[in-house]
Amino acid sequence: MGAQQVADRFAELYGAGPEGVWAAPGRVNLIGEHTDYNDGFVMPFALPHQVVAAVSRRTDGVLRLHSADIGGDITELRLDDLAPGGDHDWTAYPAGVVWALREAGHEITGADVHLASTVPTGAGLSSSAALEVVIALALNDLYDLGLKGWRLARLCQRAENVYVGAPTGIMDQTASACCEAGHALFLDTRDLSQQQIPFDLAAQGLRLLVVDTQVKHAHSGGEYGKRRAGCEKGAALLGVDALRDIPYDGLDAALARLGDEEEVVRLVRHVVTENERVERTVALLRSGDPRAIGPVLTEGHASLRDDFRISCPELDLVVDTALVGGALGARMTGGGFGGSAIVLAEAADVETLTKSVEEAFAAAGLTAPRVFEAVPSAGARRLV
Ligand code: GAF
Repeated sequence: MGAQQVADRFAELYGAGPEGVWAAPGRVNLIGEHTDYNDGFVMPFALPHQVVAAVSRRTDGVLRLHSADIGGDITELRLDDLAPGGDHDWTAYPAGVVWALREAGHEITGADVHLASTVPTGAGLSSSAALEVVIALALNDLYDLGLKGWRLARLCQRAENVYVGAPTGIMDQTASACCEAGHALFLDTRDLSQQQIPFDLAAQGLRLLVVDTQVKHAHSGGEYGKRRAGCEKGAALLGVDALRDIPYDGLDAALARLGDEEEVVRLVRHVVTENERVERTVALLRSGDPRAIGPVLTEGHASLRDDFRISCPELDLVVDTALVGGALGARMTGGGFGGSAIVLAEAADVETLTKSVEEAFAAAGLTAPRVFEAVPSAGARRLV
């Protein structure tokens, strides 16, 4: 979606061109799943798929929103009426960001917004975080708020947690705001320190495929929150601030202390081993051995399926079919209960692997998956 096209449509809708045009990407998480709300490690990278927003300021306390993807009329909201809770449609994400900015003391007097997105929705690729971040960045620039990187991401997370009511962590917004092209972002969600890890698979003859199972998921539903509550219970029982504080070599002792709390044992084991998998992935990429991360990704899937219990038959089918077909590794990515899986493969195997996954879905009578190659792309930025 070109900046000019979005700006032209803005002019048609609002009668004058926008003050600027911004973009924020969706993301794929390479490894580090459900660790972010446990103060742990994550490693996402940005997709080329993005939300593009044309935006102008207003001075009358009104927010007007329009989406090329949803169509229909312009939604008009009064800033003073914005409040968390209630039934929400897509406008809750941009409205929530404006609410969060004002709640944090930033003076916003209104905006006109027109958006267009290429990030698949409900696919575990952070379409909502991209929407939040693009609005936050546009308002930051137009109102000169001085917010950058994780500070911007924190406000977007607050919009999602409090305004929309989804108890998600900080990974997706930080990925959209901070990722760099050709890199994966090694993020410590405790102190939000970041390292950009070079991640150019194509140069090594490798590809990372995203397979969108087309099974839609949502984080405001109960299962995500239940996992989060279970992790918090585990941390409380173990007397730590967050599960991040359980070291990998102290895992057995910690699990023994949890006794017959079977569900908490599984959740704790996933989080502690997943943090170790992120660190192992970073070390392998740094040592120039990207093929070796394949088995780490596959281990991560087993842990999400068996311990965290958030996979689904369609995600397992992608992973199993890809591995049988010779993929180096595969796992579900994102929040789970549907959405997408990733497959690490030799470039030469991509066509055969794609075909075998498509055939497996057809044989199981499932909706055809959407398969595309994920190229680590730029984070949020001003386009015009
Ligand atoms: C979703 C959430 F939004 C993230 O914060 C993260 O918890 C992820 O699920 C699981 O790793 O994308």
